[in-house]
Amino acid sequence: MTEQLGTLDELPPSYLKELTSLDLVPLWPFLRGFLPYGIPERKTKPAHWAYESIRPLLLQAGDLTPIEKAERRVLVLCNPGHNPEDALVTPTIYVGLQLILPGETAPNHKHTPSAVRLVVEGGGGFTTVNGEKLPMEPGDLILTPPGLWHEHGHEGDGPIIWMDALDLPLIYNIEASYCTEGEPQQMKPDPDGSQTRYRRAGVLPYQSLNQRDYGFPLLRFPWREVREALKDLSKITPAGDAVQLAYVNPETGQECMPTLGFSALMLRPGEEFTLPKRSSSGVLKVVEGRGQADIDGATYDWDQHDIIAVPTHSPITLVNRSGQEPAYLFLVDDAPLHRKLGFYEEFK
Ligand code: GTQ
Repeated sequence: MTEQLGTLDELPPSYLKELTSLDLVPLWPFLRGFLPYGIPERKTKPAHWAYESIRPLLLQAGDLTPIEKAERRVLVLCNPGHNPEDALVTPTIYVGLQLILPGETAPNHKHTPSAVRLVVEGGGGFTTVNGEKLPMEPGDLILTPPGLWHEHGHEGDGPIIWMDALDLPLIYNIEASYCTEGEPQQMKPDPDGSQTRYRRAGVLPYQSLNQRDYGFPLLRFPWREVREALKDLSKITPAGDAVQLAYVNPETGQECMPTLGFSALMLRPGEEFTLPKRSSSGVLKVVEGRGQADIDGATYDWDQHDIIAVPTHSPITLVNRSGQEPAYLFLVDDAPLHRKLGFYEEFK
């Protein structure tokens, strides 16, 4: 290891002043801060948000702020290790809870950040992405990839609430985040791809053999089907191993968004398991059940729809509190980004 690095106050003030006047700094006093040994510096804290405490405030926002004055009526989860105005749950991931009331629409736009919605409660909501109308039922995952037009509507009764996850902090910090407004979309009459072209895993429209769709062919992953698939997978998964399914692009088998990864986890009754420490950060959203989480030494009790921040390099231990019912969690992480950058790691 390098011996103790030189500090700023070891340098003559006149020298520092001259550097400053030329917009220069010496690296060595800051080097270890940028490149710490063994583990990155992490401002992000493990954190937990109880849905029960957010829900009434989100409904109150429905009374206080008409949709026309909000564009998107969202309460943003702010990691306590960062400034609230940075609006991030992890260094790359933004999470908000969005409310739409019956008859409201959130207008059409497109932007450079990638976004997904995980439906929390309510029926009759939909997102239209490039003309494809995607129904939103509880637990469904809806993708709005970078650069695709999207708008939200609500044809049901009662409020609809979903969790938005975006790679906004990443895209904002590389100074690439912007949005374009659009006219309302023309909706195609056909049901969405999850009900037609990509009806089940293992079979594709025949033409895909000649021409793959390398874009974003499947934009909606119905929870009903993912839940069934988890139950079937659990039958052959050894006790103590994670029952976990990755959401993928059906044409390529690869992750379905550029920077964000999605998976669903099932905890059998009474089950406890540990997911290895990984280089990526993430956010857990409880879909069903109650239990406990240990994130890098911080312990939380979680209930349905709660949200938990997982910093980089954090092991996750999850326990299902129920001895009778399975619990289901959804995980969004930035592992695809880490893989593309060539440094994704899982630590045993
Ligand atoms: O629904 O398009 O939470 O553009 C933040 C930015 C939701 C959306 C957010 C957005 C949206």
